[in-house]
Amino acid sequence: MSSAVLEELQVRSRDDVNKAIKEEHLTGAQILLKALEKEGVEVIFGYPGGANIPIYDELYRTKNITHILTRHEQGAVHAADGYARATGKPGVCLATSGPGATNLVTGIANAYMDSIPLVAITGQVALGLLGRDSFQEADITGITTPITKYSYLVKDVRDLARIVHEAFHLATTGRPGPVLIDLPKDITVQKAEFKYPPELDLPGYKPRTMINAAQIGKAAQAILEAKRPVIFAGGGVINAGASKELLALATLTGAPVTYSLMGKGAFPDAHPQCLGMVGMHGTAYANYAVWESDLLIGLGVRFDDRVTGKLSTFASQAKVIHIDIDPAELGKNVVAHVPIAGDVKEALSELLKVLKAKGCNLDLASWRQKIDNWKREYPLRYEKSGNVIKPQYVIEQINEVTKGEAYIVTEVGQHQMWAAQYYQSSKPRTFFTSGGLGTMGFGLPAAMGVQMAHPEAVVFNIAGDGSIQMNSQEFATIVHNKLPINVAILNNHYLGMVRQWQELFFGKRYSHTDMTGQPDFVKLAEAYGAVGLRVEKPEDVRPALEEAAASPRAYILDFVVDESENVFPMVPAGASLNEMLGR
Ligand SMILES: Cc1ncc(C[n+]2csc(CCOP(=O)(O)OP(=O)(O)O)c2C)c(N)n1
Repeated sequence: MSSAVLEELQVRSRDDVNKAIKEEHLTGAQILLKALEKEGVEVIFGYPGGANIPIYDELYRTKNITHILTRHEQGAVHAADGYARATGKPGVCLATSGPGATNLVTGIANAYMDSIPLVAITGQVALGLLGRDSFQEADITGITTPITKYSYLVKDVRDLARIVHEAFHLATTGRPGPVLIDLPKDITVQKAEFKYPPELDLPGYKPRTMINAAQIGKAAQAILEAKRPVIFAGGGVINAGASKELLALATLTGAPVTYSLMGKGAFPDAHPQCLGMVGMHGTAYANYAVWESDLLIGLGVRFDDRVTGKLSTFASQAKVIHIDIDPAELGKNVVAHVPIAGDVKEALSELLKVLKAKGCNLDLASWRQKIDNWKREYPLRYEKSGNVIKPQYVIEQINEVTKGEAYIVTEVGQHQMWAAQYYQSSKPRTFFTSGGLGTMGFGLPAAMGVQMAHPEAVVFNIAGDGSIQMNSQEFATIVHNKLPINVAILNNHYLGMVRQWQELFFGKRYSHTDMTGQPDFVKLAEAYGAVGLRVEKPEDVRPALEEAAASPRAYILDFVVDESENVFPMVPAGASLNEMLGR
C-alpha cells in the first residue's frame, strides 16, 4: 500500500471518529424533540416558518410524534388546549417567530384564564439578531409573561433539555397553566450532549401545599352546623380529578351542588341534588340557593364576576369554605371564613374522613324542600314554537340524540350559555368551553384537539354564526385529518349575545351586530370537503343531528333559529344574584 493511500485512510478514519464523537451531541431541534418524547408528547399542533424550519426538519424524521398542521397558529394553540382539556395531559403547540408567535397569544391567554396545561414553543430570530427589530422578531417572552406561568428564552443549547423538563413540570403541577419556550434559530442547529435531568431544581416553586388539618376540622365543623349549605364546584374539581370526592361529599351531606361554567361535568346534571350553573346565566334555583345559603363550600373556584354579580351582596348570609390549589385565590374576590390551600381531591378526602368520623347527619329537609319549590317554580324554560327552530331545542335534541354521551365544545355567545343550560353533562372532561377569556373562535380548533384525544367519540362544536367565522379555516385541517367533527351552528344572523345586551341595556340600538353578509355555510362545508346541511324546520332538527352523529365525516349543520331569542335567566352585570331578569 502506498504511503499516500495509507495517509488518506488514516485521515478518513480520524474524520469518522470525530464525526462519531460529534454525533453523540444532538442539535437543539433534536434535543427538543427527544425531550418532548420523554415527556410523553404524542401530538403537536403547529405551523412552520423561517425561525422553526430546523425543528420541522427534525419532525420530518420523527416517527413517535404526530404533527397536525393547522391553518392558523390560533387554531394550533386552541387545538392543543382542547387536547389538554380532554386528556388532562399538557397540550403542545409550535409556531414560528414574530407573527407566528403573536398569533398564539389569544390562545395562551385563554389557557391561562382557564388553568389549562399547555406548552407553547415558538421559533425566535438568532440570538445575535435579537433586539435589532430583525425580520419577524417579536418579544414573545415579554408579551406572554403576564399570561403564562413562565416564559423561557433559551440562550444556550445546553439548557434546552432542562428547560423543556421544567416547562412540563410547571405547566402541570400546582394550578395548571401555559408555559412558553422561545427558541432562537441558532440554538436549534447548535449541538450539545443530550442530558435529561432526572431531578428538577426549582427552589422558588413550591406548588404542593400540605393540607392544614386544623382548617379541615373547622370546615367539617362549619358543615355540621349548616342549615342551608350549598356546594359550589369549579374547574379546579375537574383539574384535580376530584369528581368522585365531590359526589361523596354531596351524598354524605345531602347538600345541593351548583357549578361554574368551568365546573360543568364535575357533577352529573341529572343528579337530584344538582342545581346546574350559578351566576349571570345560571338557573334561578342555583342563584336563589346561593343567595340564601348559610354555608357556601367553594371547590376549585375563583369567584369570577360572572358568578358573583355584585360582590358585596354575594352569598352575604353565608360562611365560606374555599378550597383551592392556588393560595392566591383564597380571599381574592370573596372573603373565605375557612380558607384551605391545597389540591381539591386531597382536601376533600381529608374532609370526608373527618366528617365520617364525626358522624355527619345533617337535617336538610326544609332546605331541600325550599330548593325543590324553586326548581318547580322557576325551571329553565323557553317558549316552544311550531314553525321556527328555537336554539334551546337544538341543544335539547343534541342531548337526546347523543344520550348525553357526546363531547361538547362551544364557541362564545348565547349558544354557549344555552349549551351550558340545556346540555346534560354526566362526566368530567366532556364539556369544553372558553370560560375565563370568553374567546370566540375557540370551539372549532379545540374540537380538533378533543377529537384527536378521543378518535371514537362523537364531538359536537356548538357555535354561533359569528364565532364560527373566527377560525373557520380549520375546517381544512379537520377534513384533511378525517376528524368526524360535527358543527351545530345556531344561526340567528346576529352577534346574538351582544344584540341581547343592546336590546336590554342600550335601547335596542343594534349597532353593528347584524351579521348580514354571512357565507352560505352549506357551500362553505362543501368547499372544504365536509357535509353541509341547512335545517329550517323544527321537525328536521333531529334527523339532521342523527345523520351527523352517525357519520364518519365532518358535518356543518346550519340551524336557522329564532333571531330574537334571548338567554334567560340573566343577572345584569353588577346586579345581585336575586335580581334576575326573565326567571
Ligand atoms: C374574540 C372575541 N371578540 C369579541 C367578543 C365579544 N362577544 C361576545 S359574545 C359575541 C357574539 C357572539 O355571536 P355568535 O357567535 O353569533 O353567537 P350568538 O351569541 O349569536 O349565539 C361577541 C361579539 C368575544 N367574546 N370574543
